[in-house]
Amino acid sequence: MRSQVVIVGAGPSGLLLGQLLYRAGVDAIILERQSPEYVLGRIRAGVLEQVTLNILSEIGVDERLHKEGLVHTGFDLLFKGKRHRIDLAGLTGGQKVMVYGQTEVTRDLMAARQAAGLKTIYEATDVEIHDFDGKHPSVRFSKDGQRHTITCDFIAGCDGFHGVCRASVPKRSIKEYEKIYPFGWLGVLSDTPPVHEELIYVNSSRGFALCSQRSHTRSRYYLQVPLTDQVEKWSDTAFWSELRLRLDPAASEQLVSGPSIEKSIAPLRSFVAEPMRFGSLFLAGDAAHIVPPTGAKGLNLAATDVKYLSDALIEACIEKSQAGIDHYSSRCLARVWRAERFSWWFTSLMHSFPDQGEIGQKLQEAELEYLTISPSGSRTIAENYVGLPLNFGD
Ligand code: RFL
Ligand code: PHB
Repeated sequence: MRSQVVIVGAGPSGLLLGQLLYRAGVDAIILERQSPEYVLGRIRAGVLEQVTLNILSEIGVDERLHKEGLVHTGFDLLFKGKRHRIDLAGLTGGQKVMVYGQTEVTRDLMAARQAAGLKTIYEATDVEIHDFDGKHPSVRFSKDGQRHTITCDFIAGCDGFHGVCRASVPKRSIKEYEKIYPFGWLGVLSDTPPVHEELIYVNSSRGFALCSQRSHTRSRYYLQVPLTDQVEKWSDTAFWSELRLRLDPAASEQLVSGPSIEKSIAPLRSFVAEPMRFGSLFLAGDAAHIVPPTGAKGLNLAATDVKYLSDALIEACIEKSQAGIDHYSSRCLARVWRAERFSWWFTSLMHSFPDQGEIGQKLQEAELEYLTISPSGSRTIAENYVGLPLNFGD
């Protein structure tokens, strides 16, 4: 087999890249280790920035999201038992975010790929990437017991944090920066109406909580839990009563509980691999970086990486110019570090850190008070939350 580009991973990064390349006339095959059902079963992101919406519009995958997505012009910060609204639109000249689940984005991208008759090989195992620092890059994989080779010009590593692409780069050629937080997020999805029309980010002495949603009838809630907790030990009843204890009295009373349809614990990590290009191998999305989910930057960052990568690959394949691919890594990393900083800061502000004691809680409350009273403090949160413009700092 031969293809100009081989994309490893059919998560949002890989599927989005496939669609951007297809529309420019660059051919790409996607290899995915899991089945489509498995990929759609992972419950992850929920908030899309305008920049991400623009990219989805550019490839014409925005019809359902405009029908079913929920436009949010603000969110609440809850601390010391009271809620304070961050007016995103008012503070940023009218910018908003869209609540539309990653599962739905992935479903829409899969449908667009299928409608265009493009090739995704699911359940491709033992993927190996070869000669990406030489002249004849190729990707090998197994499918139904048979080994296959695809020769190509470029390889896009869109295979997430645990993928094979970053792991194939020699250790001496890559520098990894990592911070692991001493807690995780226990997430519950339930077919119950959201407790509030907008999201509520909660700082409480019992730990962080987040009230999010997927639709008017489906809620997504998270609780900060110790890393040692096991999800099987958290009954639905225990989850709802702990969430109630972290909310303000009005929200606690309004909260509608019900059976969980998904429950899982995710660890929190800040991680960046530098650079993001190695010869003809390019890393994008979670394969290159992870942010803790506070602030909802992960999927949005994946989308902008892929936008930069598609521009670079289109320039290389169609216009035969190297300039884009030479700048890919530095262009992405400037944006990545800004989002890393915001996600780390927002995580540090909102969670209980076991080693920081009562003074840590008091200092967080003082900072939250300052941020919500000071218009410039509120604006700093808002402009980062809605997403910095693509040309920020240029
Ligand atoms: P993914 O989604 O991990 O997809 C990678 C794909 O690669 C496949 N793969 C392989 N395929 C072939 N061969 C191999 N050897 C392979 N190894 C792996 C995998 O099966 C998979 O299908 O990475 P991608 O595409 O870069 O997308 C990144 C996003 O998924 C991620 O950043 C977000 O989900 C992060 N995130 C959030 N981001 C937001 O922007 N807004 C949010 O509200 C938000 N909330 C969240 C989140 C992540 C969370 N968790 C669970 C980490 C909430 C949570 C709880
Ligand atoms: C979600 O709905 O899953 C979600 C929303 C906002 C975040 C993180 C996750 O900051």
